Amino acid sequence: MIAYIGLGANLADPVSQLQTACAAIAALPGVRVLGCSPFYRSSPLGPADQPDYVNAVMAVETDDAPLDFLRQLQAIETQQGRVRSGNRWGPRTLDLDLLLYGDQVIATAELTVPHPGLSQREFVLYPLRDVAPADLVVPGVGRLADLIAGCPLRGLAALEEA
Ligand code: A4P
Ligand code: MG
Repeated sequence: MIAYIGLGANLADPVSQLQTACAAIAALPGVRVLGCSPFYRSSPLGPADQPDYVNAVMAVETDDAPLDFLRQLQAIETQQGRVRSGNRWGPRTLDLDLLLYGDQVIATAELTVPHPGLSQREFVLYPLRDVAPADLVVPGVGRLADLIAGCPLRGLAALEEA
């Protein structure tokens, strides 16, 4: 199954957090990396009194069932020092979101796919476009191209060093 992962960080050298996470994802059993977007700098969504984020999206092929795959991603977050403060949308060393899993629609207590924020978030949509087919449809939501057309950049910019 082809899955898309959103990567985000805004603490403790976010660029190297994302680089380390990309390598850890590539090393997961049964995972083949299809592509990784450039790294982007983005303004924080949620509380404004936190550093800018660095965001990217990876496309992978995985043998795992969706929930197993999410748990693997959460283990990588934990390895990289993520502390779940309970502070929603607060700063973090690493956030890995399962954006899409094939064309599946999943709504359970632990996992919602497509990721609920996906369709309004510039720091997800633009890097997703870098790694997805041009005609990608977000199941139950609509065409990626249409979502992007309705989503301002809010200062999103690719990083030089990525
Ligand atoms: N969960 C359900 N569906 C999913 C999914 N598709 N992918 C559950 C990942 N997790 C999913 O997540 C809370 C619970 O969501 C998990 O236990 C999982 O079972 P979390 O990572 O512990 O908490 P969180 O990330 O703080 O909360 P939330 O609401 O998922 O936040 P988001 O949507 O991840 O947003 N601003 C910028 N510029 N860039 C960012 O990357 N990120 C956030 C966090 C806020 N502001 C941002 C950014
Ligand atoms: Mg999250």
